[in-house]
Parts: sequence; structure tokens; C-alpha cells
Amino acid sequence: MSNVPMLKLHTVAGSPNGRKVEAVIAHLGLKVEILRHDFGDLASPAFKAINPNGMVPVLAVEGYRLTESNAIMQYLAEMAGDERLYPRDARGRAEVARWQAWELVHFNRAFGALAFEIVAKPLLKLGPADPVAVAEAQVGLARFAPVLEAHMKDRSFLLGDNLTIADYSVATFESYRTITPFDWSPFPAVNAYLDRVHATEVWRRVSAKPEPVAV
Ligand SMILES: N[C@@H](CCC(=O)N[C@@H](CS)C(=O)NCC(=O)O)C(=O)O
Repeated sequence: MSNVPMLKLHTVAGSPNGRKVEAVIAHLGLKVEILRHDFGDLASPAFKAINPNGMVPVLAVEGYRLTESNAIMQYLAEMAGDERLYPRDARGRAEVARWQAWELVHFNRAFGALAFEIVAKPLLKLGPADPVAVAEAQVGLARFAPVLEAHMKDRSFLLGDNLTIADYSVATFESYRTITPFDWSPFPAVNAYLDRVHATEVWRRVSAKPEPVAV
């Protein structure tokens, strides 16, 4: 992809939001320099000069910096012109936008909070899990997992037979299913779907990284 020169991705080892961007990079075969920061450095003035939110991922393309994982994924797929990964028709675009919004504010907001409380806090020595936050996250997952279950009953991927960037977004916490307290057994279509994304060569490549620590 010669029209997107000198790409750099700021991320943290194990960041689920970084991982979904890395999946798109791997899927598209892009050459990107991956800059892994320490989680503890994200609040520093030096990093906030890169992203005032103090968060990863951040894409840097020459003078341009882009934050928000889903926007970065859209940008990369659009620049690469991959219409299977990021469909160009109005309905395909709308479906990708819908699922990427849904995962960010509903499904993975709950799943991410659970992963943060149970997995990240002990690893980062941030104190014990907050039982109220854990319970709220479980309530959120119990509300939104059935939505995904109903949708995935007759589909392989979110938009149908073909994997898109929306799948990398929705599935990004899939590896936390076995290490966080939520019963996924009532959701066989969700499990089959997340296993399907997990089994892709791209996902295996980007998730074969250090253990998840930054949520
Ligand atoms: N909406 C942002 C969320 C990014 C985010 O939550 N990143 C986490 C790592 S996965 C982070 O940087 N956390 C540091 C913090 O919250 O201080 C995106 O999608 O990029």
C-alpha cells in the first residue's frame, strides 16, 4: 500500500483496543512500526502530547495522528481499498458502523470493565476488583450477549459470510471469556462466532502476544 507511508501505531502490549487495530494491519499486510508503551506511561505529559486522552491506540501517519481504534481500522481499510474487509456500499458501511458503535458503548464496554476488574487490576497492581463494577459489567453482558446470540444464529460473521473490520472490533475481548466470571454457556452462537474469529490466521498471529494486561 504505497499511498500510506511511514505508518506508526502507538499501543500497549495486551491492549484489546490495540489488538483489533493490529488485526487489521496484519489482515491488510501493512508495514507499520509498532511502538509499545508501558501502561503506566499513558498519563505522562510526553504521551498526552501524542494523545491528550492518555490512551492507546494511536495511529501516526507522517504529520497526522488518529485516535479511536474503530476510526483507525476504518481509515486503514479504506486507504488500502479492501472492500471485503470494509464494504463500500451504504448498507455495508452502516452495518459496520452499527456494530462498531454497539461494541464500544454496549457489549465491550461491559466485557472490558469485567476484564479490567478481574484481569488487569491484579496484573497492574491497581487494587482488588470492585464488586459493584463487576456486578454492573455482568448485568451489561447479560443484557447484550443475547443480542449478539440472536444475530449470530444464522451467520458466520456479523455482516454474513465474510469477515469485516466489525468482527475484529466485536471479538477483541474474546480471549477473556475463560478468565472472567460470566456464564457464556447460554450463548452457543456467540461462542461459535468468537471461536471462529479466534481461529483465523490473522487473529492467532496478533493474539500470540504477551498476556492481556491493559484494558
Ligand atoms: N475509545 C478508545 C478506548 C481506548 C482504550 O480504552 N484504551 C485503553 C487500552 S485498551 C487505554 O489506553 N487505557 C488507559 C487508560 O484508560 O488510562 C478506542 O477505541 O481507542
